[in-house]
Amino acid sequence: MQTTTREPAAAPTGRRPAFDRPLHVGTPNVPDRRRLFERIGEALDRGWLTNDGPLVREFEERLRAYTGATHVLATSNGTAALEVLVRARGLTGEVIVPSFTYVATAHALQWQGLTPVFADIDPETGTLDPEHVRRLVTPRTSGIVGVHLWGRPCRHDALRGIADEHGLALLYDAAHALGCSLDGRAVGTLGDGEIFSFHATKFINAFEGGAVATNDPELAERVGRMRNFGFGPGREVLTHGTNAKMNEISAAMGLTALEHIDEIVAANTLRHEHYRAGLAGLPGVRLRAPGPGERNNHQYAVMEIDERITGVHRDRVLAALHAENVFAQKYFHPGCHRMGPYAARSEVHTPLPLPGTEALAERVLVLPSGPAVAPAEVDRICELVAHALTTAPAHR
Ligand code: T4K
Repeated sequence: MQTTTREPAAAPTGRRPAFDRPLHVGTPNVPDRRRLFERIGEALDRGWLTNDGPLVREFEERLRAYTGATHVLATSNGTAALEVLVRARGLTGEVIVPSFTYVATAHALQWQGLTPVFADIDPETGTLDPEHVRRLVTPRTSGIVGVHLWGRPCRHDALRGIADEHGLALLYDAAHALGCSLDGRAVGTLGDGEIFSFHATKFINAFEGGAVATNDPELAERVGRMRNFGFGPGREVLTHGTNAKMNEISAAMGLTALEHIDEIVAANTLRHEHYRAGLAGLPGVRLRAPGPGERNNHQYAVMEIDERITGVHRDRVLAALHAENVFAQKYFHPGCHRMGPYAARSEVHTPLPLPGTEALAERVLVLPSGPAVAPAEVDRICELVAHALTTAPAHR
């Protein structure tokens, strides 16, 4: 479902597209190639390329300092981080999770033999609706995995209340939310454990990479073992485990990007402002923004198109942008509950209707942003959106 057209398309009339290069969501940030190559060179010279190397340790240390979490354990990717975390936390049976997320969140649970049970989101925030979560708790439920979608922290206090009341684990998928916070409380320190992604498309990337953050020393110890075949400190095998280790080349990239995080966030924020101004006058269109007390990294610029007002469906705008070399994404259409393996067993995964998810999945478009897209290009994309809304045929 989450596919991309990579080839430049011809504009509808046969004229040249508005951009002569493709503009993507998630173009990788590589802020300092010289330093990156230096670090890679040092790793090659050391002859130590993976298995808890010095660059991985330094990356973990810097992430600890940046997030304020007492333990950060780097992994091979964000999906593996979540798989190891749910296993280390001892989840069993059913786990409540939003449907409106990248499919990795649901798959990581299912892949560990758990049953993802999809809860609705509050369409205003895009994050779990606590009241809906409460209705899904059964004697088989062992945990809640919230997603800090597009960097917006979940309604943590309400979710914590439900988790404590029912004795459930509270974990977060923070793949989008490095550097985000809620009322001064940093993402990475809210749940029992949280995971980050450093995939190439994330604003801080390690080619592929992830991490588990937690303030719980015992959980950290179990995660540390399980990501490395269950080995304890003396090389004895203490538990089942897998290989979810980060390698040194990934850590070199992650470290180098992390050194520039403030300037990348500033660049993201500037583009967010340009989108906000450029889309401001369009009826039925809005740029989603952080709520009160939230800090956002603005790696995703999320536009919402309300067809009831514009008369034009989001997919028409998407097609018009593609024709101009602007590869916006329908993240996260259609919601995991409508994807093959989960839809096939909807009675298990989707016990209640998900109207908030269904509505938002039809309305949002994530637009290219970040340092790879110039602010003037953002302005031009806004003009293209405005043009599409006045010229595109109504509906899909
Ligand atoms: N939880 C959540 C909430 C997540 O969003 C994700 C990942 C995860 C968990 C899992 O974390 P990881 O295991 O991946 O660390 C992309 C990313 O592959 C995925 O990591 C990310 N979320 C998701 C939101 O975006 P796709 O299926 O859209 O990937 P793809 O290949 O279609 O690329 C998307 C865009 O990025 C395109 O416009 C092209 C551009 N791109 C991509 C790559 C790989 C580049 O410009 N350069 C590149 O190297 O999932």
